[in-house]
Amino acid sequence: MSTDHKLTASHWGVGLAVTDGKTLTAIHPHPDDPDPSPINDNITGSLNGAARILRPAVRKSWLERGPGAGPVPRGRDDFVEVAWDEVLELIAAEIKRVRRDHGNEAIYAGSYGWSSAGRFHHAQSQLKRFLNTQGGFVRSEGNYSYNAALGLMPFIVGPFRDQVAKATRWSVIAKHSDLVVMFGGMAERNTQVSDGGVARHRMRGNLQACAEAGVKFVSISPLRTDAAQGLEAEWLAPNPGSDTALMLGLAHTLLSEGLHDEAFLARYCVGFDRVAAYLMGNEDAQPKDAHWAAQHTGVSAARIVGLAREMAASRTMISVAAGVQRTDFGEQPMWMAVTLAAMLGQIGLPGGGYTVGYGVNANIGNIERPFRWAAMGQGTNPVTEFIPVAMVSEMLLNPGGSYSYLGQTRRFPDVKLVWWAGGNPFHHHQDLNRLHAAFQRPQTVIVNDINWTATARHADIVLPVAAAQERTDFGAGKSDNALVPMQQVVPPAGEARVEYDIYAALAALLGTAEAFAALLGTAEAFTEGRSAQDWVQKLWDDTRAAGATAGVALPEWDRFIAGDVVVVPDPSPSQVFLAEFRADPGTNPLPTPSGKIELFSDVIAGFDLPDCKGHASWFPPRDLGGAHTAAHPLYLLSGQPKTRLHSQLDNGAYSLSQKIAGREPVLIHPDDAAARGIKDGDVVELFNARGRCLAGARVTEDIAQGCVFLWTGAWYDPDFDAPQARDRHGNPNVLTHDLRTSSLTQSPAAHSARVELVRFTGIPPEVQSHKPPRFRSDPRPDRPKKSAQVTDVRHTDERAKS
Ligand SMILES: Nc1nc2c(c(=O)[nH]1)N[C@H]1C(S)=C(S)[C@@H](COP(=O)(O)OP(=O)(O)OC[C@H]3O[C@@H](n4cnc5c(=O)[nH]c(N)nc54)[C@H](O)[C@@H]3O)O[C@H]1N2
Ligand SMILES: Nc1nc2c(c(=O)[nH]1)N[C@H]1C(S)=C(S)[C@@H](COP(=O)(O)OP(=O)(O)OC[C@H]3O[C@@H](n4cnc5c(=O)[nH]c(N)nc54)[C@H](O)[C@@H]3O)O[C@H]1N2
Ligand SMILES: [Mo]
Repeated sequence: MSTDHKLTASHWGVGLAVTDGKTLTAIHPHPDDPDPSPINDNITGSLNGAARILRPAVRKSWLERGPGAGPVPRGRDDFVEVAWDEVLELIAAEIKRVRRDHGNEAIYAGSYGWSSAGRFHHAQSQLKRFLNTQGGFVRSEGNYSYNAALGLMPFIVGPFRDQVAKATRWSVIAKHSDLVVMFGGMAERNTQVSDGGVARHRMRGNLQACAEAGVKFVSISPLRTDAAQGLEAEWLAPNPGSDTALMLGLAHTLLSEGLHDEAFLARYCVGFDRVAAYLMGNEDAQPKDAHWAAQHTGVSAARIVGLAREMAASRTMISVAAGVQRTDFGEQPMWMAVTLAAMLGQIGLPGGGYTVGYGVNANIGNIERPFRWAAMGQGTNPVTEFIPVAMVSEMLLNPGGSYSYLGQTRRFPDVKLVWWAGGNPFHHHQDLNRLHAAFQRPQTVIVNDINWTATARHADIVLPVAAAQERTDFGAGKSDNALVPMQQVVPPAGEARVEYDIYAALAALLGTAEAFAALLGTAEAFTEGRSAQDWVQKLWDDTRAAGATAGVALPEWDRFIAGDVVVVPDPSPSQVFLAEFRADPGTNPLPTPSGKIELFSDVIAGFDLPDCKGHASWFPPRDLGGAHTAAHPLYLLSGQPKTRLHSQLDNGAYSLSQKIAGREPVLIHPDDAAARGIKDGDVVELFNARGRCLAGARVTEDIAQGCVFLWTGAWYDPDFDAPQARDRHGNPNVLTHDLRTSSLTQSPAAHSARVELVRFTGIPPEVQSHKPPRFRSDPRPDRPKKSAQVTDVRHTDERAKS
């Protein structure tokens, strides 16, 4: 490693940052990474790009009239740039007002999102710690990734995060498995990424080892490329959302042919009798046999029967991608995967059983950390109110309304102030037209970001923040075995500030909330008297101490920050999921009510929900009913993009390289394209009853006929003068529904949507979302008038100055 580079860490890996002395010019891969991610190539262009937020800005109507949506809706209004001192005064006054008039239960800072790597400068932790010292806020529970698994698994096996951390290792699969059946495939593109970072990408190598060992793979997904090419996987493409029916058909075959493991079911599980009754049709006079499954899935009955026999005759790993549970009734395919694995009787054996989450990130099944990295404490939130994370529109549109969650009936708070830092709901949430309406409801919205995302454009107060390359920190993935020194590479762009310093300044303006002063001590509750640099070093010292306890020696800060990546030992390289439980279920019971795997859950049955019964059951996807099907015949899939992390740095080089006529590509099968007169490279329009967007057609046999696939994360670009505020850029969430998986877990169900698609015949409108919004001079009478029209040139000039 050459010394004129500085290391930088991202969720997608380590990079060597190069500058021209002032500006970032390139990020090179780290030589020790066997399979580095090209997502690094987005950083330079985006951080230097025209969409960078350079100064604090306030929405014009809000500045003129005070809190409230005002005459011009959020998302359409212009902005006025203001000085830091002024914007901090505005925020401090607004916090005081909302707290006084409505209480802290009126502040929502669930603030979901991935933000950036770095143990200290983690956007959500900073915001939450600050608001906790101000009397608290309404938080969110769960995530958009695997929320149905998070909610369901504790009832039937145990906490989901423990399952992921203890997933059977790929080295074990290579050695012991004969067959890996992958529901939702195992997209190698998704294993570029891991939460908090990944120093070495091991997935490709580990899959290659499996292929060389002769492990057979079956990929069950609408997208051929969800199985890596080298695996030579068999490709089955059932109708999206029909995995539960397919698994039921497999299970029925096992049961009717006596291939199920009765001893395993008796010793380690409860409730198989109820499942068996359902499989045989004793309850509803409908046996869930292979012929029934074929009707619902489109996979032939012969193949279903054959696959069931192969699974029973082999050491079989059942893998379920998180995307499969991001569907209508997404709890069911997971419960059914556990049921199927239990019937095969291989749970706890090397290379057998089930895993939900392989392929969801770089590290699952590949590596773990031997001890916990230190983090800055968030303190205690005096407000106990929360919402399930994907109910944000529902909460804003329906204050006081009731809903069901994990068997409880709850009520939405009446939120007046929303603060988002490190996430992009106008990327991640479903049904963006509905979210746009919901975002008109609060009195004030504050957003911190690097770039002018659609979320920032829907805010009243926008704070420009430093990016990871513009601050000092250390990187360490939540499930990685490496620690990465992150020296500041370049100064923050424009007037952007490190978030910690923003909250420290606000804390000084506000003092600690009077009511909590006694509880929290001094007005230094937020900073504890430390600078950002002091905190980073403290967290490193704490991490070092934790390492010492675990027998791992780490260098002192000065040596670490000037050096290379530090790799620590893998705690369990030949881990087998649930091996201890299998060895002795009496001594090592599962943390479920029975201590066993609950194929029937009395607790869930007792909730008496219409959309989640006491055992895994088939519910057809919602959009399949009624008039919708004829008008919108194509299934829309919207998985994670290969060329970026979600919506981050969408205006960077690698992300731009896959766009078609500046728009996000939508994959369409040649037969579906021909039927609509569409050629590869055409601009197309996707639509349904919820919304519409433009995209670029990519005609390919990689996508199953009857399905289209539009990557997530193109910056939402609504044209409010077009029908349904048509998005010009290709964001699938204008088309997805906001109904969630079920009333058990209230999880996002983005993969279940139906659309129609036509060739766009007009002159395609230019994409606007990679440019900044329109700025105005200050409308208030006592303010000096500046020239206001902003062009890209301003940003270039700005960069030259900094
Ligand atoms: N249709 C559909 N929708 C989906 C999905 C899907 O499969 N289909 N997948 C879902 C999933 S699994 C997820 S996890 C979500 C992801 O949704 P998000 O996590 O919200 O997506 P990101 O684009 O990562 O948003 C992070 C934002 O933080 C900003 N940022 C980065 N660093 C910092 C920082 O240091 N400070 C601040 N203040 N901001 C920072 C970035 O610029 C970006 O705007 O999307 C979900 N949405
Ligand atoms: N490059 C890159 N990698 C990422 C991310 C990123 O943004 N970019 N995001 C990261 C995050 S936050 C997460 S949560 C993970 C997500 O990881 P996953 O949840 O595994 O990823 P998805 O892309 O949503 O879905 C995987 C595949 O499931 C298939 N699928 C969808 N619906 C169905 C269905 O009903 N049945 C079947 N059988 N298959 C279906 C789709 O073809 C899709 O390609 O990825 C992580 N990795
Ligand atoms: Mo995710």
